[in-house]
Order: sequence, then C-alpha cells, then structure tokens
Amino acid sequence: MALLSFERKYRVRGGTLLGGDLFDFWVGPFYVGFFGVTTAFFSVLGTALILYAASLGPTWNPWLISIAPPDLKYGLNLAPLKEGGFWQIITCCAIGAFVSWTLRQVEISRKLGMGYHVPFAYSFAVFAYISLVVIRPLLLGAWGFGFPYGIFSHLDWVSNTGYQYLHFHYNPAHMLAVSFFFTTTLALALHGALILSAVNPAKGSTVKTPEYEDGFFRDLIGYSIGTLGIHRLGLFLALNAGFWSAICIIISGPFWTRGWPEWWTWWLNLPIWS
Ligand code: UQ2
Repeated sequence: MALLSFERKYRVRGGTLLGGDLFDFWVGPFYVGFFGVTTAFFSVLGTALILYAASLGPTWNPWLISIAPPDLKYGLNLAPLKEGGFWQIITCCAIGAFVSWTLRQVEISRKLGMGYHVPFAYSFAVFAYISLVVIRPLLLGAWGFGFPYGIFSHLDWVSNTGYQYLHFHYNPAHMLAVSFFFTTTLALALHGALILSAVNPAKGSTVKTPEYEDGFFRDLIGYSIGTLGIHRLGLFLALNAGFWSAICIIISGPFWTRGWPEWWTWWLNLPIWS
C-alpha cells in the first residue's frame, strides 16, 4: 500500500495519553497531540534561550559559543541568569522537550496498535543525557557538575572529567559501553551489507529471499541469528551501549573518587596470586 493511502487508513482517532480529542490532529504529515504541543513549546523556548544567552557571550563563532552551568558555589540552588541560570532553564527545556518527544512516540505507537519499542529505545538516550545534567550533579551536590552547552566546550568538559579519574578507559562500565558501541557498528555493518547484497543480485537474476541471507551466514560461521533475531540483537546492543555510558559517568565521582586504574587493585589483591 502506498504510504499516503496507508496514512489515510490508519490516521485514527484515540490512543492519546493526555488531552483526549483536544490535540488529536495532524499538521501535514505530523501527528500533534498534547505532547506535540509541549515538544514545540520547550524546543522553541529552549532554542530562543540558547540564542539569547549566546548573544550575551563573547562570540558568534559556532564552534566557540558556550553556555556554562553555574559555579560550584551555587550548589543545587538556582543561579542568576547570566551565571548559569540560563543553563538551568535551558536544561529544563531540553528535558521537557525530550520527555514530550518520548510520550508523543508512545501516543503514536498506541494509535497504530504497535509495541512501545521505539519510545523505550529513545528513552535510553534521554536517560544518558539526564545522567549527565541531573542525576550526577544531584549526587555530587552542585549543578556545576553538568556539562556546558557548546561544541568545543563540551569536548573540553569530557576530556577534563576523564583525566580527573586519570585514565577513564579503566572504568569497567566505560569498557562495557565502548564494547557495546563497537559491537553495534559490527552488527549494523553485517546487517546492512547482508540486506544490500540480497537485494542487489547478479545482473539478470531476481532479488534473493531471506533463506539466502540465512544461507550466507550458515556457510560462513555455521550459524544464522535470523531476520527477526538480528533486529533484537541490534536493539539489545545499542541500548546497552547507551545504558553503560550513563552508568560509567554516574559512578565516576558519586561512587568512585580516585583514579580508575586504582579500582583494579581488587584484582591484584585476589588471594590466588599469593
Ligand atoms: C543473520 C541474519 C540477518 C542479518 C545478519 C545475520 C538472516 C537479515 C547480520 C548474521 C549475524 C550473526 C550471526 C550474529 C552476529 C553477532 C554479533 C554479536 C555481531 O544471521 O539472519 O538477517 O542481518
């Protein structure tokens, strides 16, 4: 079925979490809903505040613009606008927009009678962001532990925060996260290549069926995970990458304050070595 006629068939009433029929309409191809309105509100307000805060700064060079969180001395209080207050309001807008976007995905899933896999997956990315700007700052007792909103400045924050723990690659949760990121790229490379190879057969022959896809990997390694399985694996790998990234930064500071290489002394201290 062509996409536009499919949309007409499935552009159904209901499935809303909030607002009933009030916001149950579309603008062009876009479903609105209560959370479409709140997404637009927080995105526009947050973007306007970023531009205004940037206009008060020293540069319009897009690489160098930076909106910093408050100084540590403000703890968990509200700071004056020009001393981190903008960062605090912008953070609220960002979280408002991300959560609204997630709930709009839920409403669309309900409308179409689908599972909640997309909002579930998206929520891991939102969790990773909230870990950096809310959960870890709360645990450490100051909003100033959040990262600055700027292209170079957030890179500097990542580097400085990493070196504060001497060698971040010794963080076991970071090890897991990196391994999952790499395995995700391996899985998508295998999957993308396999699908394209099946739909681009030798000149003159027809597109190959999934049995060929199974056949390729059975010939190669004696095992095929299957057409549904590869998507389950992909989701599992990608969600774990985001999840362990969030964990690796939450534990840095609140639960481990020394260098990460030192954490491994438990291994050197095992009685089996003596
Ligand atoms: C597969 C399969 C697909 C795939 C891929 C595989 C027909 C179209 C890529 C092969 C994947 C395997 C064997 C798992 C690899 C494991 C890791 C951790 C990367 O069998 O079924 O469907 O796209």
